[in-house]
Amino acid sequence: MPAPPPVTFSLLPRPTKAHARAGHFTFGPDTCLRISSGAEPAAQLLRTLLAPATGLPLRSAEDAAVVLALDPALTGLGSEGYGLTVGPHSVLLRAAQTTGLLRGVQTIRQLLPPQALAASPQRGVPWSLPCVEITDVPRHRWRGAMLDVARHYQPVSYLRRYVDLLALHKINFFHLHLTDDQGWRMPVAAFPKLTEIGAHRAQSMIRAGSDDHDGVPHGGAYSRAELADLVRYAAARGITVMPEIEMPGHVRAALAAYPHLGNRPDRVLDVWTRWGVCDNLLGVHEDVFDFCRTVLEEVMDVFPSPYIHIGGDECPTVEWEESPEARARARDAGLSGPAALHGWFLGRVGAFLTRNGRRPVGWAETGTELPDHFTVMAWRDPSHALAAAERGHDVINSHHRATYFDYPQSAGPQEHPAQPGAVVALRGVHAHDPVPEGASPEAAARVLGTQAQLWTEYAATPDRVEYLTYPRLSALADLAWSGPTPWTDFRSRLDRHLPRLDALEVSHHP
Ligand code: TNX
Repeated sequence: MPAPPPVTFSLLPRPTKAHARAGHFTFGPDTCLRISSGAEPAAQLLRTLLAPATGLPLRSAEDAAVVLALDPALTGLGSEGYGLTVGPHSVLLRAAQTTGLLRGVQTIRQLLPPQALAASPQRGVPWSLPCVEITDVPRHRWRGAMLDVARHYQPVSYLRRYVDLLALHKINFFHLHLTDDQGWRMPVAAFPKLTEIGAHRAQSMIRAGSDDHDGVPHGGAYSRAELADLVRYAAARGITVMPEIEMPGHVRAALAAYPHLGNRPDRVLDVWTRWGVCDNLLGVHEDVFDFCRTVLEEVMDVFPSPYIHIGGDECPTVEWEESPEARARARDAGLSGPAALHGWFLGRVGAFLTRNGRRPVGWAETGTELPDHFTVMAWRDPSHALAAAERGHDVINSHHRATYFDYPQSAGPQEHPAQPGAVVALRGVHAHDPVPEGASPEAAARVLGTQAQLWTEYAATPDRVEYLTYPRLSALADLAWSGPTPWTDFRSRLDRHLPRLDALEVSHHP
């Protein structure tokens, strides 16, 4: 029988360079850490991650065998890269920036036996890792995962677990889709009804395109303190939480709370109970812009993310076309017609974010319709990612046929009801190069990376969320960090990664 591949080749994502060496290093109760200035967060994370299964105290000591060192001179490692040397008697983790050390901690964790990831004490396991020399730098700056908590609310305790799983995969952006037609989950002090009314719907649709509803009320909202705490929790794992507040469409829950923000203030709407694209939009009067600024001020207070997502997707403009006020507004602004209010609206709100030192992000329908200063999430077609990059936008390639994890993973009868649409199979996710075909070097440089989307119309529980997310997110994370790898290489590493997900009790797809 051929010898099994060295354990380093079970790393996921795959490191840029890894050379296996002979021997092992074994952690024991007396193993200590030497922590250079600035490396404390990495030491903290290593202890937090290893404590439940191993009980290792990992005390600090000057003459320790395990060294965590921050060295700003290692500029070639960038902000997230790291170097890891494991010898029989020492472990040296080095990075130019703290985030790089946090990535390296996840690698140390993956080099240990999978039982190291368990939530409860594991006895009789030698906490050994193979000797190895690793240099690891991500290919892409944006390796994201979006969770839609508007269609189905998840408690913040679950969001922390979700973040932990992202961190294991070296994902660096957690995109939190906080508002939509079916629910508003972020409290805003000046507009309390957003959550008092907007966070609750009477029931939910069972199948798209049918009129069947479940009759079960659904609701939930976060407190400001919970969200601030989530931001800290994610930051300790090297993850930025990017909030999304949808506008000018996907706002039915906000309109149910504050009808005067719509195009027909006299009309009382419910928080939407259907799935699909809703016709209701924000109005274009000044009250609306005051509202958007007030909401975003609070959002910026809670979320330090340099990027703030303001939606922009699926915006049928019928209501604006039917509204004399909106038509007049378009005329006064010198626009070609009410449809052009979409770009005008996002441009105004985007400029407000820019003035506040943040970068607006939007969903692109074509790739070229968002205002100049937007970072573009191109979801409909890879050609849109290319068009946006060529127009000078920073782009996150989020092609739905490869990154929408709400679609089923196979056509098999064992799949639970999922978003109606094409199958998004693991292999297709793995084959999705974020850099679109035909991109010039300049355009390719504007592709920040890629991101997984989990829209939750059909994923109400953490179990469903995890089944749809894993292992497809493992493939996306691998691709975003390492670039394309042969399918067989990915598959063999995934086979050795699944026991880690099992140790973490992730209810992944078989
Ligand atoms: C489109 S893509 C949407 C979401 C849905 C999703 C379902 C995008 C920006 N909007 O509102 O949940 O399709 O796959």
